[in-house]
Amino acid sequence: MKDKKIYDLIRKETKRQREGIELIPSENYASIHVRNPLSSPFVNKYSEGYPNARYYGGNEFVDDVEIIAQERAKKLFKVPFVNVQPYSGSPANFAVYLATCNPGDTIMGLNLPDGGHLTHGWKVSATALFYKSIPYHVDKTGHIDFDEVWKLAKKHKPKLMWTGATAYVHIYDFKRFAEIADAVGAYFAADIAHVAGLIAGGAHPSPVPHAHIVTTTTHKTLRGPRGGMIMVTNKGLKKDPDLSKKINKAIFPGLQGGPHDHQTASIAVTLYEAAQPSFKIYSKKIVENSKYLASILKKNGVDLVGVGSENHMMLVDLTKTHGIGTGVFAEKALDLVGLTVNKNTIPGEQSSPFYPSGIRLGTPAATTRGMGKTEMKIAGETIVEVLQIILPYQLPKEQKERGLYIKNFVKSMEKDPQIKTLRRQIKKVAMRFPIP
Ligand code: DSN
Repeated sequence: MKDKKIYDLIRKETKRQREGIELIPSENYASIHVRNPLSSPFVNKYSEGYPNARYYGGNEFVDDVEIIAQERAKKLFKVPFVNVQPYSGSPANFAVYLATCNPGDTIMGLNLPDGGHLTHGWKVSATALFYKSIPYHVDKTGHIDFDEVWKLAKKHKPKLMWTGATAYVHIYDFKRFAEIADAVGAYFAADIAHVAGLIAGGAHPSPVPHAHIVTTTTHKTLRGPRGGMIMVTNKGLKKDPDLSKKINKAIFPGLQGGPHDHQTASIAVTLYEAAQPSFKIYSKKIVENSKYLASILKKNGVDLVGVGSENHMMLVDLTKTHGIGTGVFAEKALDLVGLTVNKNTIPGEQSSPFYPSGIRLGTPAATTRGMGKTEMKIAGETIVEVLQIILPYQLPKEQKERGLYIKNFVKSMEKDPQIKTLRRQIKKVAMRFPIP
């Protein structure tokens, strides 16, 4: 029996994805081979436990799938241990806390408005409710402020230190971070969710020689299904020979129940794809496209955080050009022309994460579709035009006035002839590049 309502929504979402250019840097298009296992009979199975040590029967093929996923991850990232069961990035990270800290212990991560992940100790996350979070920041150039990291680490002696971010445009200096973590005896966890695909393809340095633990999601630059992994490095096993056992115990039974075996099978295919020579070319192109798009924006007077882009993403700071809290106008207007981005906080944010002063954009998904310099130029120049159109709009100071003001803004953008023309142009470009 077909559920017409949901089927229709799937059709609409497919159309949306096909007719626009996806520029949210944490999104991507998984291949058909990655998507197939998600609707395979593995979706029907329970398999709490680990390969050859399950709490359910009938797991002989699930065991093989999980072992293959583990072996592929170990080989690709050059680590001695991996857990492929985390449902996604947040449980993966929370398991690291369970494995390395006691409730109340001090942890350090990058402040969320500076680009940090929620689960690195942001104040409303469980990671800040159960652990004492000391955030560090970026400096005026948008780089991690290592002087501050040193100072805070010496003062607070954290048990766990995170590096990695959700909105950081520079290469991570894992070595420098490790020096600090080692000096204060902290576990050093590198969250490579955003750059995992770049690392797998050789377009970004790996944290493996420096960190004790590496976590990642599997659905961003790695181009897999939604999922997560936790890796322990040789350095991690040297610090704590039981670390891998502790990680396994933290995931199951500590935090999760039965693994999503269909997801594990899909992750295995993802890792197979990421090990192919073509993935090296893909990851290099993501960075090339990102640097080029950043250069187009900069050339046209758009204010970018830091150098622009050294990886797959860039952050537009609208504070000086448009005003505080105007990210929402840029996101909504760009949506209407078919360029999907997300409003985002910028370093030194003077507004809030819900009404931030920037937008974040990146190139992993567009690059998967085969887009290159020509399309990045069109996307960049369209962004510049849209940013001109939204110049008159300012976020109302009064919280209660904002909803209606934004609703009226969207209505007026929907009628705007220039927005309509740009929409047609973007659709024409997008339709030349099929989605997998
Ligand atoms: N929500 C994720 C992102 O978009 O970057 C954080 O991992």
